[in-house]
Amino acid sequence: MEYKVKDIKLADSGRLKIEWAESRMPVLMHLMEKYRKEKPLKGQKVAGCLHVTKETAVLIKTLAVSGAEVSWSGCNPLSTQDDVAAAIADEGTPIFAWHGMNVDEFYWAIDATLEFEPTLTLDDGADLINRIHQKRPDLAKKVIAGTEETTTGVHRLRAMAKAGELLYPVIAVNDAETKWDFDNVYGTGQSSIDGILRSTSVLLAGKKFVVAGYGHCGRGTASRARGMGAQVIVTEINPLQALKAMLDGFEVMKMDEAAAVGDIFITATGMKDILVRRHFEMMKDGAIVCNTGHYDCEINLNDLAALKDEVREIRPNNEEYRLKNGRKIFLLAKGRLVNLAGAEGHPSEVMDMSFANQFLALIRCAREGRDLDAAVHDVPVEQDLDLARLKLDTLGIGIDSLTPEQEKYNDDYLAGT
Ligand code: XFA
Repeated sequence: MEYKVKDIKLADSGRLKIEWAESRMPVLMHLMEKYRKEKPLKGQKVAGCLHVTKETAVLIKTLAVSGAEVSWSGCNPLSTQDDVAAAIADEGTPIFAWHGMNVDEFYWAIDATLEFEPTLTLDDGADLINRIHQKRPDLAKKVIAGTEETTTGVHRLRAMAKAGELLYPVIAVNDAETKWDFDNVYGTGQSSIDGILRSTSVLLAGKKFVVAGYGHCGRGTASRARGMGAQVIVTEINPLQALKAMLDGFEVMKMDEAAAVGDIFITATGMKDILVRRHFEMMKDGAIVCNTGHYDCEINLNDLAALKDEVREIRPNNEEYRLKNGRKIFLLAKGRLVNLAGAEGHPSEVMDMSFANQFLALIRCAREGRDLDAAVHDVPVEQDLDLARLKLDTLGIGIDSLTPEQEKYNDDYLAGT
C-alpha cells in the first residue's frame, strides 16, 4: 500500500470526523448501500483530486464500496485535514496529501495518483485533467471520462474544449442545480454567518448588516442574517437583482450610503474594490468588514492599510484597524473567505448533494463515457430531480405527485381556453 500523509497515527481522530460526516450525509450513505452489491464501478480506476476533508472521505468510501480502485490527491495545499488523510490511508486507499505542501509536492502528489493509470478522473479546479493533458497525454487514451466540481474548473475545461484540446469527455458537476444552488445559498449562507460569529461573537439581532451582491451567495447570507434578527441592507449593480432583493424585503441602497450606516459588512460579489477608501472613511466606529466572495480583492486592503494608525489582532481572524480619524474597523480573516478562514466551509449536509452528484456522474461516465464526445457535458436534469427526491426521502419527507387526470390537464393545450 502506498500513501504519503502527515502522520498515519492521526487516523483515529480522522475516523471520528468521518463518522460524524457519515451521520450527516444520508444521500451518499443511501447510494453506498444501493450499489454495494451491484458494484457499478467494478474494474474502474478513479483518480481524484479534491479537498481532503471528512466529507470527501465519505465520497471515497462510496466509490470504493461501489467497486472502484481509488487513488487520491488534494486540490488545494491548505484544505487538507491531516487526520482525515491519515484515516483514508489507514482504510486502504492510496492518498498523497498533507496540509501545507509546496507547489512541487502538490504536482508530485497528482502525478503519484496517475501511476495506476486511471480510467476515470474527478477534479476540483481541473488540475488533474490539466496535468494529464500537459505531462501525460499518453494516459488520456485510457481515461473514459471525468468530472469537475467547481465553476472555475468548468470554465477552464470549456476553454480547453473550445480550443479543441480536450482529450476526453468531462461532466460539469458544478452546473447541476443540486450542486451550485445548494452550495451557494445554503452552504455559503450559513457558513458565512458562522465565520462572523466565531471571529466576533457579536449579537446579530438589531445590527445593520450590509450584504454587497445579491447573487446566490449574497441571497443566502442575507436571508440567514435576517433569520438572526439583523436589519439587512443589500447593495447591487444589477437592477434585476436589486429589485429582487427589494421585493424579498431587504433595504437596497448604494454602498456610498450603506457605508455610513452599516454595523457589519460582507462582500459576496466576485468583483474587486467593493469596499474602498471612501467607504472606510465613512464607516461608524467599530464596524466589522469581511468577504465571502471568490477572491480576497473585494475589500481593498491597501486602502484600509493607508488609513491606519495601528493594527493588532484582537482575537483569531479578527484584526482591529485603528484609523487616523480615531475610529476602529475590524477586518475578519484578512479579507479572505470568512466562511473558510473563520469557520469550516460548507456543512456536510450540503456537501452530501455535491458529492452524490459526483458519484452519480462517475457511474454515468463508466456506463456511457465511451459514447460521449470529448466535450464538457451537463448533468441530466433527471439526476437533479432524483437527488432532490432522495434527499427528501432520507429525511422522511413525502411530496405529492400528479394524478393521471392532472397529467392530462397539463398536456392539454386546449384546457382553460
Ligand atoms: C477548504 C473547501 C476550499 C475545508 C477544508 C478544511 C476545513 C474546512 C478550502 C475547503 C474549499 Cl477552497 O474545505 C473546510 Cl477545516 N471545501 C469547499 C467549501 N467551500 N468552498 C466553502 O467548503 C466552495 C468554494 C470555495 C470555498 C467554491 C469556490 C471558491 C471557493 C471543501 C469541503 N468543504 C466541507 C468542509 N466541511 C468541514 O469539503
